[in-house]
Amino acid sequence: MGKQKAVSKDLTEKILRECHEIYTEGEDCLTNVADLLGEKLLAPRKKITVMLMGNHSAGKSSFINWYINENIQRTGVAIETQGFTIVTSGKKRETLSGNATVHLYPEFKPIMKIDGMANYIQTEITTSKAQQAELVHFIDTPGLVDGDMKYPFDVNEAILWTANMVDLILVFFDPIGQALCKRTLDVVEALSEKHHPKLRYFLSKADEAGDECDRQRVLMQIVQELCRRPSLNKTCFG
Ligand SMILES: Nc1nc2c(ncn2[C@@H]2O[C@H](COP(=O)(O)OP(=O)(O)OP(=O)(O)O)[C@@H](O)[C@H]2O)c(=O)[nH]1
Ligand SMILES: [Mg+2]
Repeated sequence: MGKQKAVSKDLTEKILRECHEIYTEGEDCLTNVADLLGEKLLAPRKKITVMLMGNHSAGKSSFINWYINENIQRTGVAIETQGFTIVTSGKKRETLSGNATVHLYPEFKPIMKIDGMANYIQTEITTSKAQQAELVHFIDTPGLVDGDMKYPFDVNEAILWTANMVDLILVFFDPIGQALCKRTLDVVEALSEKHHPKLRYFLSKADEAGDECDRQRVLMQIVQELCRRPSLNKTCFG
């Protein structure tokens, strides 16, 4: 790592740590003050939490593997990711089950109440230091599809709940038809009502979207489809 990058990483870590301390350290920390006022405040984590969501096979898991430079998440054309996986970096490579995950992240306990979820949440700990991976939690989610496909738990509810816990939500649309998946659009619409500032949209697999002209057209189609939803039209593209 270059000297400048190392300094910027140290600074980012310091800022995140100090923000956390304002909430948690000392008697007059913000969470104690909130308690006195009868409010519950969640201290910000020392890492940025990023949830990835979108169509099946849009490249969500591949993006995480690319970012951390390690093949931690299964990828492939078949439906690969069935549950929620928190990918984080730590001292040793480890896979944690659902119970161990909520032990490590007690704030995620309520998600276990979603029927069928307990066996479909886990944590993958990587030792990666690529691209400041130590400062990020990724949450990989199951690919969204329409039709008769049965999920082992209510995936829409799980994504909507998790959105409350994250700092950023990356929505992956892949160009091969699925960008218009109704379930994805439904979830994005619901998310944008409450979490609009956290949402970022990506056209994934852009290399498969033909030439520049095809890419422009597919982007236009996705934007048009999103704009058909009144709340998205109002908040994102108005
Ligand atoms: N051409 C191309 N293929 C990609 C890209 N990103 C991922 N893929 C391929 O697309 C397929 C699906 O990738 P995944 O990362 O498993 O997609 P996913 O969104 O996690 O899929 P689910 O977990 O099933 O929802 C794999 O065969 C990847 O190798 C990309 O940028 N370009
Ligand atoms: Mg996946």
